[in-house]
Amino acid sequence: MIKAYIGLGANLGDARHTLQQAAHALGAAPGISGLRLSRFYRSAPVDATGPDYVNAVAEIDTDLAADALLSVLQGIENQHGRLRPYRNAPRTLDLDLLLYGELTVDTPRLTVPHPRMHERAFVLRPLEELRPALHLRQGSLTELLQACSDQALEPVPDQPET
Ligand code: A4P
Ligand code: MG
Repeated sequence: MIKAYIGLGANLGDARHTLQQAAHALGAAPGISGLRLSRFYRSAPVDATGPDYVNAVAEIDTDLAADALLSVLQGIENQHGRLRPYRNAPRTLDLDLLLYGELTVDTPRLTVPHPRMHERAFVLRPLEELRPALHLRQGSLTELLQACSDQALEPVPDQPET
């Protein structure tokens, strides 16, 4: 079993509801167990335009290969009507594979660890909830969060049942 971390994000439609549904679908997918979900955060778009995002991170245990896990994520995105008009376009649902155990992957289809996660508060803060002592190659979560403290981020009030 591998521990993997998935970034969830949405900024179109009922983003909070979509994230709840996506987390449920992820936890119920074959080959995935033990889902733990962070709180939901509202965040201003980073390197993108459009409405504010709702973001969260999920921890899972999986016996799927990284590539197969990506296919599961893309299947869930498609069920939620994800369209891809252009890069970083507003989206009903984005599921990114952040970390897959200690594995490094660099193929045309998949880069793990996610190449931009270390500079994004909307990933680091929820990840810190789940794994406070985690170190990425670029530094500890605490150090990395300090470096992006200018990014507006706040927990969504009225938290869902997890
Ligand atoms: N791909 C490669 N590696 C991965 C990975 N580790 N996880 C490939 C998921 N996919 C990966 O992704 C494009 C291709 O990346 C896929 O076909 C897959 O094979 P996509 O989801 O279709 O496109 P995208 O989301 O527009 O690109 P990407 O690279 O996921 O964008 P980013 O860099 O993740 O940025 N601001 C806030 N506040 N909150 C957000 O959630 N998200 C983005 C997206 C920008 N700004 C944001 C947020
Ligand atoms: Mg994506």
